[in-house]
Amino acid sequence: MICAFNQFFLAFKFKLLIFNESIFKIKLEKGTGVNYLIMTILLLSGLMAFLLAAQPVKIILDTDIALDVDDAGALALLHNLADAGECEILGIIVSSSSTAYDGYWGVPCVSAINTYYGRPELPIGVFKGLHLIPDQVSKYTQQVAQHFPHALLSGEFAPDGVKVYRQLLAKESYKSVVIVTIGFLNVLEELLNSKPDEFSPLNGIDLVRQKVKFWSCMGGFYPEGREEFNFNTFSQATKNVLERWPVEVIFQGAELGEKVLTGARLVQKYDMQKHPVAMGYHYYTGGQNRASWDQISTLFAVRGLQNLFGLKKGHNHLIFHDIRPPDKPISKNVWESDENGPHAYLYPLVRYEKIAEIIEELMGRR
Ligand SMILES: [Ca+2]
Repeated sequence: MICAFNQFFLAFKFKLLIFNESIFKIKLEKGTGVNYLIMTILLLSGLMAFLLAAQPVKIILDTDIALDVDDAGALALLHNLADAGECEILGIIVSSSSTAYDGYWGVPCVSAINTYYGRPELPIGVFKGLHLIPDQVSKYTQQVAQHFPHALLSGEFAPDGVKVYRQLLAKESYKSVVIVTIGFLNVLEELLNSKPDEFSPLNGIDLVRQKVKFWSCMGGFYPEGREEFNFNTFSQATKNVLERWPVEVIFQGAELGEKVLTGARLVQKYDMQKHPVAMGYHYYTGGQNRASWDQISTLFAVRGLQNLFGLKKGHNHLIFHDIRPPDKPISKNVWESDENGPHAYLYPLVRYEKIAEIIEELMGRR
Protein backbone atom coordinates (compact mmCIF):
# COMPACT_ATOMS: atom_id res chain seq x y z
CA MET A 1 0.00 0.00 0.00
CA ILE A 2 2.80 2.39 0.98
CA CYS A 3 4.80 1.39 -2.18
CA ALA A 4 1.82 2.08 -4.39
CA PHE A 5 1.33 5.39 -2.64
CA ASN A 6 4.99 6.31 -3.24
CA GLN A 7 4.98 5.27 -6.89
CA PHE A 8 1.94 7.34 -7.55
CA PHE A 9 3.52 10.44 -6.06
CA LEU A 10 7.04 9.89 -7.48
CA ALA A 11 5.84 11.32 -10.75
CA PHE A 12 4.21 14.37 -9.21
CA LYS A 13 4.79 17.19 -6.82
CA PHE A 14 2.30 19.11 -4.77
CA LYS A 15 1.79 22.80 -4.96
CA LEU A 16 -0.10 24.21 -1.97
CA LEU A 17 -2.08 27.33 -2.60
CA ILE A 18 -3.04 29.10 0.59
CA PHE A 19 -6.18 31.17 0.73
CA ASN A 20 -7.43 33.11 3.77
CA GLU A 21 -5.04 31.30 6.14
CA SER A 22 -7.16 28.18 6.46
CA ILE A 23 -8.45 27.08 3.07
CA PHE A 24 -6.02 25.39 0.71
CA LYS A 25 -6.17 23.35 -2.44
CA ILE A 26 -3.71 20.99 -4.02
CA LYS A 27 -2.40 21.29 -7.54
CA LEU A 28 -0.57 18.34 -9.08
CA GLU A 29 2.30 19.02 -11.42
CA LYS A 30 4.89 16.89 -13.16
CA GLY A 31 8.01 16.79 -10.95
CA THR A 32 10.87 14.84 -9.43
CA GLY A 33 10.93 12.29 -6.65
CA VAL A 34 12.83 14.70 -4.36
CA ASN A 35 10.27 17.39 -4.98
CA TYR A 36 7.55 14.91 -4.23
CA LEU A 37 9.15 13.87 -0.95
CA ILE A 38 9.63 17.43 0.30
CA MET A 39 6.18 18.52 -0.69
CA THR A 40 4.55 15.40 0.74
CA ILE A 41 6.24 16.05 4.09
CA LEU A 42 5.06 19.66 3.96
CA LEU A 43 1.56 18.58 3.07
CA LEU A 44 1.32 16.00 5.83
CA SER A 45 2.81 18.45 8.35
CA GLY A 46 0.31 21.07 7.27
CA LEU A 47 -2.57 18.64 7.53
CA MET A 48 -1.42 17.54 10.97
CA ALA A 49 -1.13 21.15 12.16
CA PHE A 50 -4.54 21.91 10.68
CA LEU A 51 -6.15 18.94 12.43
CA LEU A 52 -4.44 19.71 15.74
CA ALA A 53 -5.46 23.37 15.50
CA ALA A 54 -9.04 22.27 15.00
CA GLN A 55 -9.05 20.32 18.28
CA PRO A 56 -10.93 22.11 21.06
CA VAL A 57 -8.60 23.51 23.73
CA LYS A 58 -8.99 21.66 27.05
CA ILE A 59 -9.54 24.19 29.81
CA ILE A 60 -9.55 24.16 33.60
CA LEU A 61 -10.83 27.53 34.88
CA ASP A 62 -9.71 28.58 38.38
CA THR A 63 -11.86 31.45 39.69
CA ASP A 64 -12.36 33.51 42.87
CA ILE A 65 -15.93 34.26 41.77
CA ALA A 66 -17.53 36.52 44.39
CA LEU A 67 -16.03 39.97 44.89
CA ASP A 68 -16.11 40.99 41.23
CA VAL A 69 -18.39 40.11 38.35
CA ASP A 70 -15.82 39.64 35.56
CA ASP A 71 -15.49 36.02 36.75
CA ALA A 72 -19.14 35.46 35.81
CA GLY A 73 -18.47 37.19 32.48
CA ALA A 74 -15.50 34.87 31.89
CA LEU A 75 -17.70 31.83 32.56
CA ALA A 76 -20.26 33.06 30.01
CA LEU A 77 -17.51 33.62 27.43
CA LEU A 78 -15.99 30.19 28.12
CA HIS A 79 -19.30 28.34 27.81
CA ASN A 80 -20.08 30.10 24.54
CA LEU A 81 -16.64 29.19 23.18
CA ALA A 82 -17.33 25.58 24.23
CA ASP A 83 -20.68 25.71 22.40
CA ALA A 84 -18.76 26.78 19.28
CA GLY A 85 -16.40 23.80 19.61
CA GLU A 86 -13.37 25.99 20.34
CA CYS A 87 -12.76 24.58 23.80
CA GLU A 88 -13.72 21.75 26.12
CA ILE A 89 -14.29 22.72 29.75
CA LEU A 90 -12.80 20.02 31.97
CA GLY A 91 -13.80 21.58 35.27
CA ILE A 92 -13.98 24.69 37.44
CA ILE A 93 -11.97 25.41 40.59
CA VAL A 94 -13.29 27.99 43.07
CA SER A 95 -10.41 29.55 45.02
CA SER A 96 -12.61 31.36 47.55
CA SER A 97 -12.69 29.33 50.77
CA SER A 98 -15.66 27.01 51.28
CA THR A 99 -15.56 28.01 54.96
CA ALA A 100 -16.60 31.58 54.15
CA TYR A 101 -19.59 33.28 52.54
CA ASP A 102 -17.87 33.72 49.17
CA GLY A 103 -16.83 30.10 48.74
CA TYR A 104 -20.14 28.89 50.20
CA TRP A 105 -22.18 30.83 47.59
CA GLY A 106 -19.54 30.99 44.84
CA VAL A 107 -19.80 27.25 44.20
CA PRO A 108 -23.60 27.13 43.66
CA CYS A 109 -23.34 30.32 41.58
CA VAL A 110 -20.85 28.57 39.26
CA SER A 111 -23.09 25.50 39.28
CA ALA A 112 -26.10 27.66 38.28
CA ILE A 113 -24.15 29.22 35.37
CA ASN A 114 -22.93 25.78 34.24
CA THR A 115 -26.51 24.49 34.42
CA TYR A 116 -27.85 27.44 32.41
CA TYR A 117 -25.35 26.61 29.63
CA GLY A 118 -26.34 22.93 29.66
CA ARG A 119 -23.32 21.57 31.56
CA PRO A 120 -24.66 20.81 35.07
CA GLU A 121 -22.34 17.83 35.40
CA LEU A 122 -19.05 19.77 35.12
CA PRO A 123 -16.75 19.01 38.07
CA ILE A 124 -16.40 21.90 40.54
CA GLY A 125 -13.72 21.89 43.24
CA VAL A 126 -13.28 24.47 46.01
CA PHE A 127 -10.51 25.73 48.29
CA LYS A 128 -10.91 24.05 51.68
CA GLY A 129 -8.30 26.14 53.51
CA LEU A 130 -8.55 29.28 55.60
CA HIS A 131 -10.43 32.37 54.47
CA LEU A 132 -8.01 35.29 53.88
CA ILE A 133 -10.25 37.77 52.08
CA PRO A 134 -11.11 41.12 53.69
CA ASP A 135 -14.49 41.25 55.35
CA GLN A 136 -16.63 41.81 52.26
CA VAL A 137 -19.27 39.65 50.64
CA SER A 138 -20.35 39.17 47.06
CA LYS A 139 -23.11 41.35 45.63
CA TYR A 140 -24.48 38.65 43.35
CA THR A 141 -23.43 35.03 43.96
CA GLN A 142 -26.13 34.25 46.54
CA GLN A 143 -28.82 35.96 44.45
CA VAL A 144 -27.87 33.97 41.34
CA ALA A 145 -27.59 30.69 43.25
CA GLN A 146 -30.98 31.14 44.92
CA HIS A 147 -32.77 32.08 41.70
CA PHE A 148 -31.38 29.59 39.15
CA PRO A 149 -31.34 25.76 39.31
CA HIS A 150 -28.00 24.20 40.20
CA ALA A 151 -26.56 20.80 41.07
CA LEU A 152 -24.26 21.75 43.97
CA LEU A 153 -26.08 23.26 46.95
CA SER A 154 -23.10 25.02 48.54
CA GLY A 155 -19.32 25.09 48.84
CA GLU A 156 -19.63 22.59 51.70
CA PHE A 157 -20.71 19.91 49.23
CA ALA A 158 -17.98 20.57 46.64
CA PRO A 159 -14.85 18.39 46.70
CA ASP A 160 -11.42 19.75 47.57
CA GLY A 161 -10.09 21.81 44.63
CA VAL A 162 -6.64 20.22 44.67
CA LYS A 163 -8.20 16.75 44.36
CA VAL A 164 -10.30 17.90 41.41
CA TYR A 165 -7.20 19.38 39.74
CA ARG A 166 -5.32 16.10 40.16
CA GLN A 167 -8.21 13.93 38.98
CA LEU A 168 -8.79 16.07 35.87
CA LEU A 169 -5.12 16.34 34.90
CA ALA A 170 -4.42 12.64 35.44
CA LYS A 171 -7.01 11.67 32.81
CA GLU A 172 -5.65 13.90 30.06
CA SER A 173 -2.89 13.30 27.53
CA TYR A 174 0.62 14.79 27.46
CA LYS A 175 0.71 18.61 27.51
CA SER A 176 -2.92 18.94 26.46
CA VAL A 177 -4.47 21.07 29.22
CA VAL A 178 -4.53 24.86 29.54
CA ILE A 179 -5.07 26.21 33.06
CA VAL A 180 -6.51 29.70 33.34
CA THR A 181 -6.50 31.41 36.73
CA ILE A 182 -8.73 34.44 37.25
CA GLY A 183 -8.38 34.61 41.01
CA PHE A 184 -6.01 33.53 43.77
CA LEU A 185 -3.17 31.03 43.38
CA ASN A 186 -3.90 29.16 46.64
CA VAL A 187 -5.27 25.99 45.02
CA LEU A 188 -2.54 26.04 42.38
CA GLU A 189 0.00 26.11 45.23
CA GLU A 190 -1.73 23.08 46.77
CA LEU A 191 -1.52 21.34 43.40
CA LEU A 192 2.25 21.95 43.16
CA ASN A 193 2.68 20.67 46.74
CA SER A 194 0.49 17.60 46.20
CA LYS A 195 1.78 14.05 46.58
CA PRO A 196 1.03 10.90 44.53
CA ASP A 197 -2.50 9.68 45.25
CA GLU A 198 -5.31 7.49 43.93
CA PHE A 199 -5.47 9.61 40.75
CA SER A 200 -1.81 9.72 39.73
CA PRO A 201 1.57 8.33 40.82
CA LEU A 202 3.11 11.73 39.99
CA ASN A 203 3.71 14.52 42.46
CA GLY A 204 2.10 17.87 41.70
CA ILE A 205 5.01 19.48 39.87
CA ASP A 206 5.56 16.44 37.64
CA LEU A 207 1.82 16.15 36.98
CA VAL A 208 1.73 19.78 35.80
CA ARG A 209 4.92 19.32 33.77
CA GLN A 210 3.42 16.30 31.99
CA LYS A 211 -0.15 17.41 31.41
CA VAL A 212 -0.24 21.22 31.21
CA LYS A 213 0.43 22.97 27.92
CA PHE A 214 0.54 26.46 29.45
CA TRP A 215 -0.97 28.58 32.21
CA SER A 216 -2.86 31.80 31.45
CA CYS A 217 -2.80 33.98 34.59
CA MET A 218 -4.70 37.16 35.42
CA GLY A 219 -2.49 38.87 37.98
CA GLY A 220 0.05 41.68 38.57
CA PHE A 221 0.82 44.88 36.65
CA TYR A 222 3.18 45.22 33.63
CA PRO A 223 5.77 46.35 32.97
CA GLU A 224 5.76 48.32 36.23
CA GLY A 225 4.70 45.99 39.05
CA ARG A 226 2.23 47.07 41.73
CA GLU A 227 0.13 45.64 44.51
CA GLU A 228 -2.66 43.64 42.87
CA PHE A 229 -5.68 41.86 44.41
CA ASN A 230 -5.28 38.34 42.95
CA PHE A 231 -1.56 38.12 43.74
CA ASN A 232 -1.82 39.85 47.09
CA THR A 233 -4.72 38.04 48.78
CA PHE A 234 -2.72 34.82 49.23
CA SER A 235 0.67 36.46 48.68
CA GLN A 236 2.83 33.64 50.05
CA ALA A 237 1.04 31.15 47.78
CA THR A 238 1.56 33.47 44.80
CA LYS A 239 5.28 33.76 45.53
CA ASN A 240 5.65 30.00 45.86
CA VAL A 241 3.79 29.30 42.62
CA LEU A 242 5.69 31.91 40.58
CA GLU A 243 9.00 30.48 41.77
CA ARG A 244 8.17 26.81 41.21
CA TRP A 245 5.77 26.68 38.24
CA PRO A 246 7.35 24.22 35.76
CA VAL A 247 5.80 25.10 32.35
CA GLU A 248 5.05 28.17 30.24
CA VAL A 249 2.99 30.96 31.82
CA ILE A 250 1.54 34.09 30.23
CA PHE A 251 0.31 36.88 32.52
CA GLN A 252 -2.41 39.42 31.80
CA GLY A 253 -1.99 42.48 33.96
CA ALA A 254 -4.61 44.60 35.66
CA GLU A 255 -3.51 47.57 33.49
CA LEU A 256 -4.88 45.75 30.41
CA GLY A 257 -8.24 44.47 31.64
CA GLU A 258 -9.23 47.71 33.35
CA LYS A 259 -9.31 49.47 29.96
CA VAL A 260 -11.56 46.87 28.30
CA LEU A 261 -15.12 47.58 29.41
CA THR A 262 -17.98 45.11 28.93
CA GLY A 263 -21.21 43.84 30.46
CA ALA A 264 -23.75 46.60 29.82
CA ARG A 265 -24.86 45.08 26.52
CA LEU A 266 -25.44 41.70 28.18
CA VAL A 267 -27.73 43.31 30.76
CA GLN A 268 -29.64 45.14 28.02
CA LYS A 269 -29.99 42.03 25.86
CA TYR A 270 -31.34 39.57 28.44
CA ASP A 271 -34.06 39.47 31.07
CA MET A 272 -31.99 39.01 34.23
CA GLN A 273 -34.62 36.68 35.65
CA LYS A 274 -33.74 34.28 32.82
CA HIS A 275 -29.94 34.72 32.52
CA PRO A 276 -27.63 34.15 35.53
CA VAL A 277 -24.71 36.21 34.20
CA ALA A 278 -26.98 39.12 33.24
CA MET A 279 -28.34 38.93 36.80
CA GLY A 280 -24.79 38.99 38.17
CA TYR A 281 -23.95 42.14 36.19
CA HIS A 282 -27.27 43.72 37.15
CA TYR A 283 -26.62 43.33 40.88
CA TYR A 284 -22.91 44.18 40.63
CA THR A 285 -22.84 47.15 38.25
CA GLY A 286 -26.48 48.22 38.06
CA GLY A 287 -26.29 47.59 34.31
CA GLN A 288 -23.07 49.52 33.67
CA ASN A 289 -19.89 48.25 32.04
CA ARG A 290 -17.14 46.68 34.11
CA ALA A 291 -13.45 45.93 33.50
CA SER A 292 -12.74 42.66 31.63
CA TRP A 293 -9.66 41.33 33.42
CA ASP A 294 -10.92 37.74 33.65
CA GLN A 295 -12.47 37.55 30.19
CA ILE A 296 -9.15 38.55 28.56
CA SER A 297 -7.26 35.75 30.35
CA THR A 298 -9.95 33.24 29.37
CA LEU A 299 -10.13 34.43 25.77
CA PHE A 300 -6.34 34.19 25.44
CA ALA A 301 -6.33 30.69 26.98
CA VAL A 302 -8.65 29.45 24.24
CA ARG A 303 -7.73 31.52 21.17
CA GLY A 304 -4.15 32.65 21.81
CA LEU A 305 -2.83 35.99 20.51
CA GLN A 306 -5.25 36.28 17.50
CA ASN A 307 -3.52 39.47 16.27
CA LEU A 308 -5.04 41.25 19.27
CA PHE A 309 -2.07 40.89 21.62
CA GLY A 310 1.71 40.82 21.61
CA LEU A 311 4.02 39.06 24.09
CA LYS A 312 6.87 40.50 26.15
CA LYS A 313 9.18 37.91 27.69
CA GLY A 314 11.02 38.12 30.99
CA HIS A 315 10.87 37.18 34.67
CA ASN A 316 7.98 37.92 37.02
CA HIS A 317 9.00 38.12 40.68
CA LEU A 318 6.87 38.73 43.75
CA ILE A 319 8.37 40.76 46.59
CA PHE A 320 6.96 41.50 50.03
CA HIS A 321 7.18 45.20 50.80
CA ASP A 322 4.98 45.58 53.87
CA ILE A 323 3.24 43.72 56.70
CA ARG A 324 -0.36 44.51 57.59
CA PRO A 325 -2.51 43.14 60.41
CA PRO A 326 -2.84 40.32 61.17
CA ASP A 327 0.77 39.61 60.10
CA LYS A 328 -0.07 39.46 56.41
CA PRO A 329 2.82 40.00 53.98
CA ILE A 330 1.86 42.60 51.36
CA SER A 331 3.25 41.97 47.92
CA LYS A 332 3.81 43.53 44.53
CA ASN A 333 5.21 41.99 41.39
CA VAL A 334 8.45 43.14 39.78
CA TRP A 335 8.91 42.59 36.06
CA GLU A 336 12.39 42.07 34.57
CA SER A 337 12.55 42.05 30.76
CA ASP A 338 14.53 39.20 29.18
CA GLU A 339 13.95 37.78 25.68
CA ASN A 340 14.94 34.35 26.98
CA GLY A 341 12.94 34.58 30.20
CA PRO A 342 10.49 31.86 31.31
CA HIS A 343 7.52 34.24 31.68
CA ALA A 344 5.60 36.54 29.35
CA TYR A 345 2.88 39.15 29.61
CA LEU A 346 0.31 40.33 27.08
CA TYR A 347 0.12 43.83 25.65
CA PRO A 348 -2.57 45.07 23.25
CA LEU A 349 -1.96 45.47 19.50
CA VAL A 350 -5.39 46.95 18.81
CA ARG A 351 -7.70 49.49 20.39
CA TYR A 352 -9.25 48.46 23.72
CA GLU A 353 -12.70 48.96 22.17
CA LYS A 354 -12.01 46.24 19.60
CA ILE A 355 -11.10 43.72 22.33
CA ALA A 356 -14.22 44.76 24.25
CA GLU A 357 -16.36 44.22 21.15
CA ILE A 358 -15.08 40.64 20.75
CA ILE A 359 -15.58 39.84 24.43
CA GLU A 360 -19.06 41.36 24.56
CA GLU A 361 -20.12 39.34 21.51
CA LEU A 362 -18.77 36.12 23.04
CA MET A 363 -20.39 36.78 26.42
CA GLY A 364 -23.78 37.51 24.90
CA ARG A 365 -24.25 34.69 22.38
CA ARG A 366 -26.46 32.73 24.76
CA1 LIG B 1 -11.57 37.07 39.44
